[in-house]
Amino acid sequence: MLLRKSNRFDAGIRSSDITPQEAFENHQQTRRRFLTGAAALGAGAIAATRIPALVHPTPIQAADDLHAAPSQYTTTEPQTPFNKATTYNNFYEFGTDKSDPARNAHTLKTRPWTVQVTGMVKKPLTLDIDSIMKYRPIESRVYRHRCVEAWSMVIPWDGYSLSQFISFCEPLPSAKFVQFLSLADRKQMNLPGGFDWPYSEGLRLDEAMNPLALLTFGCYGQTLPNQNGAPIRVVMPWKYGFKNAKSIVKFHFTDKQPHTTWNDQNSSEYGFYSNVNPTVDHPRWSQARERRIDSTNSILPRFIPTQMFNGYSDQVASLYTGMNLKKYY
Ligand SMILES: Nc1nc2c(c(=O)[nH]1)N[C@H]1C(S)=C(S)[C@@H](COP(=O)(O)O)O[C@H]1N2
Ligand SMILES: [Mo]
Repeated sequence: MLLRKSNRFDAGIRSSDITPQEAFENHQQTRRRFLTGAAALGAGAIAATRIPALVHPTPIQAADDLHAAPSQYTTTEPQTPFNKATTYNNFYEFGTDKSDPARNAHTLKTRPWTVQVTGMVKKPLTLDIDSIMKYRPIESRVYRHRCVEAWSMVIPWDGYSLSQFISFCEPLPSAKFVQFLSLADRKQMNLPGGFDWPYSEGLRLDEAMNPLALLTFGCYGQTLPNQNGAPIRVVMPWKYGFKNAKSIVKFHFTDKQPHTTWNDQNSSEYGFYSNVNPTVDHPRWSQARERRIDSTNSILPRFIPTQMFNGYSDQVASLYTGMNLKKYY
C-alpha cells in the first residue's frame, strides 16, 4: 500500500519535542495520507472535522474539555446524568460492587501510558496515549450502553472510530480478530481473586472495523474518569457492556478467536459475540427488557424493551448474515 511508512504516529510520539505548528502539520499530513489509504483500501471516506485543540502538544489531563464535534451516530434519548454514569460502574479490577470503581480508581495512574500493538501486524508498535488521542479528530457520540445485567444508560462518549486506529496498526491479511488487554497492576488495582487478569476482550476484525465501534478517550466532553476506563477504552454499542474493555494497554491481532474474561468465567452465560439480543435470555434472567438509568428516573425504576442489536441493526446486522445468533450468543 502507498504511503505506509509515513502513516505512523511516530512523529507525534515525542510530543513535548515539537511545536504546536509542527504537530498540527504532522496531523494534517497524516490525515491526508490516511484518507488516501482508506480510499485505496475501499474502506470508504470518513468525513471528519479538524479540532485544533487536539493538536496541542501538552498532554490533556483528566477533566479537560475535549472539544469534541457532534457525530451522526447519536441518539436523542434522555441522557444518563454524569454522576450516575461515573458512580455506578463495572470495573472489577477495582472491586466487584458498582460503587467500588468510583471509590477506588483514583489510584490508577493514566500518564505516562503506553499502548502496545502486537501479533499479526506489519510491525509491532509501542505508542504513547497522547499521540493516539491526537491521531484523529475526536467526535462526541451519544450511544445506548446496555449491560448484560439488564440495565442501560445513554452516554455521550468522545473518541474516533476504532477502524481508523486499526488501519493505522496495519494488521496482516491473516489477522481475523483483535484482542484488547486491560492494565493489570497490583500496585494500582485491587485485582480481586477468581479472575485470570488481565481483563481480555476481543472482536472479529470486521466487527472492529464497523464505523460504530468507538475508540474512546472521554465522556461528557471530558477525558474519561478513571472508573470509566481512562485513558483509553472501546465502546461497541450493539454488544453487551462487558465487550467494552477499559484502560487498554495492548491491541493484539490474531487469526484465532481470543479468550475473553467473561467467557472464561462462565461460557454458558457469556459468549464471545455477546450481541444485545432480546430473544436470547441469559440463563439466569430475561434479556427482553432493561432498566434504563437516565435523567427521567424518579423513585420508580423505568423499564423499557430491549432492542435487537441494542437498536443498531441497520448498521451492524449484516455482520451476522447467515449466523445462528442463538448458537453464537
Ligand atoms: N477492564 C475492564 N473492562 C470492563 C469491565 C471490567 O470489569 N474490567 N467491565 C465491563 C462491563 S460489565 C461494563 S457494563 C462496562 C461498564 O462501563 P462503564 O462503567 O463506563 O459504564 O465496562 C466493561 N469493561
Ligand atoms: Mo456489564
